[in-house]
Amino acid sequence: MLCRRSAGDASEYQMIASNVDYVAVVQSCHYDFNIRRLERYLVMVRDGGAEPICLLTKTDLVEPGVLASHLAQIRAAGITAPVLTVSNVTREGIDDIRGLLLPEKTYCFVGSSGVGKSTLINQLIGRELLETKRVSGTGEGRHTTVRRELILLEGGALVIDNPGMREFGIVAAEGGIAESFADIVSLAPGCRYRDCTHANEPGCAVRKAVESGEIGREHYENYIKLRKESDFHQLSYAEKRKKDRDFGKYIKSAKKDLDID
Ligand SMILES: Nc1nc2c(ncn2[C@@H]2O[C@H](COP(=O)(O)OP(=O)(O)OP(=O)(O)O)[C@@H](O)[C@H]2O)c(=O)[nH]1
Ligand SMILES: [Mg+2]
Ligand SMILES: [Zn+2]
Repeated sequence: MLCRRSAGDASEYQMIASNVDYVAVVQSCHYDFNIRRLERYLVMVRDGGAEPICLLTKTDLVEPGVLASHLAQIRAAGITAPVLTVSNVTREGIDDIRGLLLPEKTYCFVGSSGVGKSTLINQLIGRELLETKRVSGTGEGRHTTVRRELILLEGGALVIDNPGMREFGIVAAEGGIAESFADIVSLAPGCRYRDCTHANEPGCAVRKAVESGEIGREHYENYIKLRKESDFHQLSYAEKRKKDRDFGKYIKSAKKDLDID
């Protein structure tokens, strides 16, 4: 009934993409690379109305054969977006990325925590403006960047650093709840209120069934708990949408200040 859902869902990426010209989807060659996830992100970026760019980082940490295999997978998947590889350590590939960034365009960097987004942007700026951090040996990130940053590069491109996406979020899927709690759901039409949450409304048929022992109390409490979690997710999603909208306005005003658009 609890489903693991990969975070950075479609809406999140589309919201980001709709506010910028290009979205650089960053994956590390080291542990992070995943062709299916990459494909998914590219579709989401296009759906959001931006142009995707693929960036593979940490090339210094893998054998040339590993990098070649990643690139072969990208080719085999028919990905048409530009693909660039970079090492922030040897600096190989930095100039290619710099050369790609057009003045007066916005580039949003997204990807898992710890893949090197902030380090790369620091390289593009030419100094340590953004905080970057050591990651654990597994390559798992620590969420160093905690809020978005908009940076104007010397060449005139606007670059946006993002906090790394959570890889997994536990969400109680509404559909899953309905399936596991079919007994509760089937009683709902007997409740006084059509939108009864079965928590504390008067005339609730579900709570009546719990009182009478027809439905187990523990089973009922599980249901209420999962409903809450799923409602909580909805709420935080609404808040996130608002934040994204505000950020869209921020980009627009920043462009206006710079006389872009
Ligand atoms: N070996 C190697 N390490 C790198 C490279 N790029 C970044 N790192 C290291 O990876 C760690 C994480 O880098 P960050 O730039 O903070 O990663 P991030 O993507 O901004 O992470 P969040 O802000 O958490 O989303 C740091 O310790 C960097 O020094 C690279 O190309 N090669
Ligand atoms: Mg960062
Ligand atoms: Zn009810």
